Amino acid sequence: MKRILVTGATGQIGSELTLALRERYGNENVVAAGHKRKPSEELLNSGPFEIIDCGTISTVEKVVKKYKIDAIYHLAAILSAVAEAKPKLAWDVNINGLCNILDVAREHGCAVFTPSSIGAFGPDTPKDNTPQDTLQRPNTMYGVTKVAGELLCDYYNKKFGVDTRGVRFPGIISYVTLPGGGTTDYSVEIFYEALKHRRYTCYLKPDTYMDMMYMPDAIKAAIDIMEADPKKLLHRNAFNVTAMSFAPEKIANEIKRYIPDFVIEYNIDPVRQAIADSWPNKMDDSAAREEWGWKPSYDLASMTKDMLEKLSKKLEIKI
Ligand code: AKB
Repeated sequence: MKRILVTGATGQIGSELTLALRERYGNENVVAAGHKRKPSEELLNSGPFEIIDCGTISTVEKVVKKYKIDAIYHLAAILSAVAEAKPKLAWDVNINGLCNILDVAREHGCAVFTPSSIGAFGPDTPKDNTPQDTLQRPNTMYGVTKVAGELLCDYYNKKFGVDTRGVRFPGIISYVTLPGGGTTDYSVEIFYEALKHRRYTCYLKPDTYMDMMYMPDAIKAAIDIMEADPKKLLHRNAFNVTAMSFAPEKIANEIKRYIPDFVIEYNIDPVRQAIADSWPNKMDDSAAREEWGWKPSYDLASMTKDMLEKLSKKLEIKI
């Protein structure tokens, strides 16, 4: 990877991944592309920024040609809760947008990273130690687009030789950019509310387990898989990766170690609860560990400590 394009660069993962890629490959070699969200000053000032609508292939192709791009991190996507409310939009963005990226990559010889998700699994998938290769019959529009996306990426690899790679991300926790419209968003919101109000009303039941990951590990996963030796990859789209599995009551208890008067309450949102109930409790990510050396650095305890430290500084609120 020498000249990289990041779509969805203003989003939760994109905003931090772009900066990490710039540090690694040089500011001028990493083009951030956004569409609707306003880019941060840091993103704008540290390297090239372009407006791309992935639904319009010419806007993608123009930027790929202009910067002689050879790798695309395609992060522009609609998350699970919004996808349930706007299924047609989710299909357009998550599938038609991906098709455009893959076609441009095929034409211009780019490698492509596409994040899949724990949402690519469904209610019939084994919930505990969810295997790498297993039943994938999701009952959400987000899941439908994620499974179709995995298959499309594998197809472009086998049929046209495009170097496609991906991971199934769990919920991603970070103190920099807020997630937008996911089912796992509570795991970020809870920190903001704990610091600001010592109280959080959770939209999921206390014992709803899901896989999660702290942002530094998510960035590491995205970079490491693209740098992995292709000869060692038996899988491509997409690898299970996880760092921790917890439920709302568990993270609340961890936060209470630092903020003893913190209170969690529950007001269940049936739509997001049904989505979460259809996802794994905890994935088995041994294929990623074996094929490209995946190993997370943060668990629930170390992530919570770091999140509270960094977020309290950012919000200027003393713990
Ligand atoms: C969501 O909740 O939709 C995402 C995901 C797990 O893919 N964070």
